[in-house]
Amino acid sequence: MYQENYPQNFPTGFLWGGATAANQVEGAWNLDGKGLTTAEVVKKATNRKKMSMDAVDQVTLHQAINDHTTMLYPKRRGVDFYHHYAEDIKLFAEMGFKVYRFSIAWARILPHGDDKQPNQAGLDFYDRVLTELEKYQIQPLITLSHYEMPLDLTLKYNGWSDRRTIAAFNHYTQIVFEHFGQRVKYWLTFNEINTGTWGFHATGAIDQGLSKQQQLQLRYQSLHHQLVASALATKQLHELYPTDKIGCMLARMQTYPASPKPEDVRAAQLADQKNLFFSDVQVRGEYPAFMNRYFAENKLIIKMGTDDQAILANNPVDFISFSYYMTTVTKADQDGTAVGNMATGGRNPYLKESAWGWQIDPIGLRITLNELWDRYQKPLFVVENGLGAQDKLVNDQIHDSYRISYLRQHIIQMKEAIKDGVKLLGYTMWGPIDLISFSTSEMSKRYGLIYVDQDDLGRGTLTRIRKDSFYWYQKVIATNGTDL
Ligand code: BGP
Repeated sequence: MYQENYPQNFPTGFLWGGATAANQVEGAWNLDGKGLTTAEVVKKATNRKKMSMDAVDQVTLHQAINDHTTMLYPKRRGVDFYHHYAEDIKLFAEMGFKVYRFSIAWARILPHGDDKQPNQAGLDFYDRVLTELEKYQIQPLITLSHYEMPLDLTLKYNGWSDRRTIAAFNHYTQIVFEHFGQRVKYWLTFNEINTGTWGFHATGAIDQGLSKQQQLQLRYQSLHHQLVASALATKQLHELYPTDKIGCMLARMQTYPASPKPEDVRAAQLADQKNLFFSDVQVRGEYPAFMNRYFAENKLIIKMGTDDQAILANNPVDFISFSYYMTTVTKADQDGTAVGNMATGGRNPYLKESAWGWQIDPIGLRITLNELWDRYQKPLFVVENGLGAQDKLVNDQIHDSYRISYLRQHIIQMKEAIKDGVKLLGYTMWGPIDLISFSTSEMSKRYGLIYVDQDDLGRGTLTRIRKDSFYWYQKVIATNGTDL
């Protein structure tokens, strides 16, 4: 009898949808009072194969500030969601979305990052977006900070490296919760918080010219400030709306040992722990001992405020969300999280890779879901998963069978994880509409189920075209994941 007592399919009410980020879709970078953001001073990466965000230094920063065009800075253009939001949300509704994950640009609400009063036009824009979503009963899932922050806080404090950014952020989150809280049930704090160890794109702190050791010190200190700010945002939300749900968001870099050699297995375990450190803090409320050891052995001193530990302990998140694209391989001679095309860990000979070198591993998603559920026993949410590819427009059609195959295989593994007993709230695939790539600032790295007529130089009509994957995903949602 008990053998049948496990889930057989996606639960009723499973939240199917898609995810975007303000700095990759909105455009309107300098309209209606919005301030410049850290994302809008990053040029297109030079090496498309690696996940190499162009580093920002004082020179490139001041060049960007004085350049009022969009040509060199694709994230200033996005795909003009700012003016197309009603059309795009209608297309999401046509696919049957139950949820839409998007981010609020802090600099639309507080153009300088710490303005006393909010920019009303910024509030009005997101009110219009929420009104469109409500028309189709699509749940909003809002990310408070998705790889951008007001550039003025970089100029004033060097971003998150300065503790004063915590107060600025929580002033912003209080305004957002108070203004939109009635209409939003699901929130995320920092997108892929763990990638703050990579620098400027996530911390707004310029660290060019520092030694590796100084960079790590600055980045982990910045991340500590974000972890405190995240916990304070959780506190704010629960005080205002006790039944609303707020989650952490991790770039889950599931990694495998390069061989059964115990040293490789241990190296992979450490790489995994350094990734899960961030969700450990946000779910369990304290720094795990293995990271305190790592900091000590690497002479990294995290300066904490007297109340920081209590703030972290008393404000755990309600669910764990994460992005999943690939898995990596870790060898004993290198620890640390391998990124993108396994620059540090090496290739997995059993996996194919995307045109950008990301190794495709659907089974890895089932592994990750089981591990996260076992570790935290809190609901999970896959808030990014998708395939970046160079689509071809043929007679106004895009036959993206490769994207359908990628998504199908990952959905199959999510179903397996649910049957393993994992509590999964939903799935917002990455990029329901073509948008600007985060790591390379390219338009040609397309993720969308909807094609947008725009090239890497911003040329095009911005016309939206349904791809084959649009109709496929519509069917998946209509059958709650049974017809794949
Ligand atoms: C994640 C980011 C997303 C998205 C995705 C795809 O790390 O959270 O914003 O960009 O990566 O990466 P890319 O756009 O570099 O292909």
